[in-house]
Amino acid sequence: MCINKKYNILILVAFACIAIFSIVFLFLTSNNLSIQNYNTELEFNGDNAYNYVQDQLDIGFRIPGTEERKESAQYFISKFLEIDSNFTYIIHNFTVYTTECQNILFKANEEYDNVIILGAHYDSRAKATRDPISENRSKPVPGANDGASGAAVLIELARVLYGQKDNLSSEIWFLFFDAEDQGGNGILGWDWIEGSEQFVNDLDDFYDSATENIESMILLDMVGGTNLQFINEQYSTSSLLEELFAIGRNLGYTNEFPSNPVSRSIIDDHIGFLDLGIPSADLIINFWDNPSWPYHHTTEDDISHISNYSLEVTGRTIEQFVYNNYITDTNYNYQGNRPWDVDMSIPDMQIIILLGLIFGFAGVAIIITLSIKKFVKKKEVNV
Ligand code: 1BN
Ligand code: ZN
Repeated sequence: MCINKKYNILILVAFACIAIFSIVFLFLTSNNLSIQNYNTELEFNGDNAYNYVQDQLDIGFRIPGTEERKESAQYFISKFLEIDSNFTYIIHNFTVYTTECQNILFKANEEYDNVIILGAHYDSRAKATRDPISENRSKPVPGANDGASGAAVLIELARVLYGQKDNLSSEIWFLFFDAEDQGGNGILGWDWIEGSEQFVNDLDDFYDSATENIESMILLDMVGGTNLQFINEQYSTSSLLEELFAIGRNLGYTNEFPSNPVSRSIIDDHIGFLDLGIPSADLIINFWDNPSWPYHHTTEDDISHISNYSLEVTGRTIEQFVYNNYITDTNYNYQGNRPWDVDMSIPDMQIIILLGLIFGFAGVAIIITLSIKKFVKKKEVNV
């Protein structure tokens, strides 16, 4: 082969390598979803949700195995029956060791075979293991944010979305988990997320997987704290969480859905659903290092650190999400990510990154080698 032809082929190979590197780079960095929300008046009311938080606190500590935990389950049932006395609900009984626990599932729009799950845990933690005062660490957590806030938003969402159910093309589950929050010595020997794991194990008892499809699961955990700032929760399906952030920001909630959110991986009630391949996202505050809300697992997780505005921001973002994706108005120009494919596993991602880097380096190396060769040759000719 003549030198010129060889040279051209190498240049082509170099550019191909750089192109592959660029595609991988763009693929990894392209997460700016622009959304035009469905234009409608949102009805979710933060004051109502705040009252539902207070109602749960008035019941007492909702620790698994206590009368108060049972009473709070009855409270949810009474609130849903206020919305419609025929609201479908199923109590999922299970035990952790010998303690009797209950997840509560409410279903709206059951005639549809595509399902969206809105979930929250409602148990409160038995011990305030992160309290700054050591005597308090054996006391229970009031769980105003960690437990009651998510459950309160679900009740208000049920009221609002039930009113719109004839305009929505999806079945909606409102799912209250027991026994989420007792890991790390909350109750000795218990793990985190016991309730949702047992629900997922029994999932086939609640729907017909041959004819019905669970399209997504959105978890609300600690969504009512003052100074709300959601994190980029790393187990969550990125296209789903990204869409929720885009919707929230579009509604003007740019402090709550920051453009550069803190990234953390949280073991929470969405994990079991992700393990089944159901796209799932956890809306949760920044509660760990340098937290925007510093009362997590302390006795100060009480009503004084709850904001009706934070509850409203969360509720309205979910309300808007449901309209964007399921409104039957055909004039709306949908711009979301549905269907939200679950993310690739971490090893898959690592292989892609590695291949991208290899191709990138190979391309640059080829170009540098050719340039040096050309330069040397030119010099030789000149000599
Ligand atoms: C979330 C809210 N979690 C508990 N309350 C999950 C969690 C698991 C938090 C491990 C910290 C550590
Ligand atoms: Zn907790």
